[in-house]
Amino acid sequence: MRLSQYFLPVLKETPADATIASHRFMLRAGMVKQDSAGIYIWLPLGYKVLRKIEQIVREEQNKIGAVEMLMPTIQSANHWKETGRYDAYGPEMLRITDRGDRELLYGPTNEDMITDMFRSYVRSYKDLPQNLYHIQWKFRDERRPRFGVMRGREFLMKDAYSFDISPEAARVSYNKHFVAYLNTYARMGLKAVPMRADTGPIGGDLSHEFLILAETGESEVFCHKDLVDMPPPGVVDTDAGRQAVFDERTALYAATDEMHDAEAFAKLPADKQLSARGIEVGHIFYFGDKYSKPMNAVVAGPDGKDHPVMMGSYGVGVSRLVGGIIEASHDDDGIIWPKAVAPFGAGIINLKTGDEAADAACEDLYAKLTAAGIDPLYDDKDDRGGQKFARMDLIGLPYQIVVGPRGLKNGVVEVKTRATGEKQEMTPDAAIAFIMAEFE
Ligand code: 5CA
Repeated sequence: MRLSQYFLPVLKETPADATIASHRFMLRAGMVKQDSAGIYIWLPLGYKVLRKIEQIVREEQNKIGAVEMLMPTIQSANHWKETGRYDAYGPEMLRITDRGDRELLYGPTNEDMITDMFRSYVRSYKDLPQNLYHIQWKFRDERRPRFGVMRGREFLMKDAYSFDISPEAARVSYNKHFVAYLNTYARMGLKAVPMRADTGPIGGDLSHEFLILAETGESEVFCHKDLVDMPPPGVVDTDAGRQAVFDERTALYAATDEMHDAEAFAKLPADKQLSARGIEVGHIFYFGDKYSKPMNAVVAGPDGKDHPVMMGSYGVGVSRLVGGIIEASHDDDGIIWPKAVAPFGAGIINLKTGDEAADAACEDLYAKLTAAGIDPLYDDKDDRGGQKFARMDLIGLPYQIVVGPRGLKNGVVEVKTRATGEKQEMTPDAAIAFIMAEFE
């Protein structure tokens, strides 16, 4: 992409209401624009990152055999009345009436709808397990939308739903997601810690929140220090293997404040007690027959009798992750994107547009990096160098190639690694090879 042809409305001033780094940088880097409280327009740069995060989530869901579908954002109140959640959900639910006075709502989650869908088709344990997910916008009329996309009212969620014949089988599904989540966040460069959590309005008696530690996190958390740096499990393809991962991670103390047991925590060695703040980037639930029983979603078991299907649900805060990743990875100058989610792989800065040698070298770099799949952003605008450097640091692409007439006289360009600030001079071809190797 050529910057002269892109839409990147960067702001010089820090917006007054943006109190945390991710919110500030997302506004300043032209990633999002607030349209009304907690509702954002995803500008091209922000949208690109959102899509990359979504794709990682999708790939890791597919790896555990979950199947993608798409449910609507607008739901009938009838499903929610059947489960009793229509009244229970309260003012967070956006309620709508259509022209025929029928009650609708903008979905805050989809347990009720998918349980209704499930019971229309599935009758036998032989068709289980099922594990379905979608990535869809949600609406929750939060009392205090804040921190930009971190606590929005409209937000993008991956929500998966599992259907099993027994509680034991449902635990197998739960563990699949548990493992998938560890791998999902690690691919985004995040250290997410699973913690025992309160089930809230989704319900059930077993749930884990996945939190990344950050001073600006909204949740107070307590955990064993060793959990933070545990490497992701990678591919685990047996039920026993996944149970072992679950057991390993849950053997050490980790809880959100609602589930905190001060006495148990105090028994940890003093140097292992970590009390910190965290950002909840995912939440998984096992709730058995909480929805299937009132909705009579039953399947015939091997015994020939009907059993309510045993369910769990599994959420990832896709749009929240855009902010969460920035909280975890930035400096004073701007964002530092992990390679896997960076909106562009590298930036090319032309220090003197109109200079024949500089233009030609940039065009050549641009063509070759594009062909190599690096997806470069070429700053071909006629701005001052200082402005170009500041803008490129702000938007945080992993690598920058700075091209100027002076360097070109010696046959070199400068490659800057955003994360470390390290600058190296090399030939344009060496720059391409260096960046390609970094992306392998
Ligand atoms: N149905 C279940 C799981 S599929 C569910 O809705 N779980 S949840 O309420 O915990 O939401 C899942 C994830 O969505 C949360 O972990 C969080 O990362 C994200 N999320 C929740 N509320 C918001 C919000 N207001 N703004 C941005 N992300 C949110």
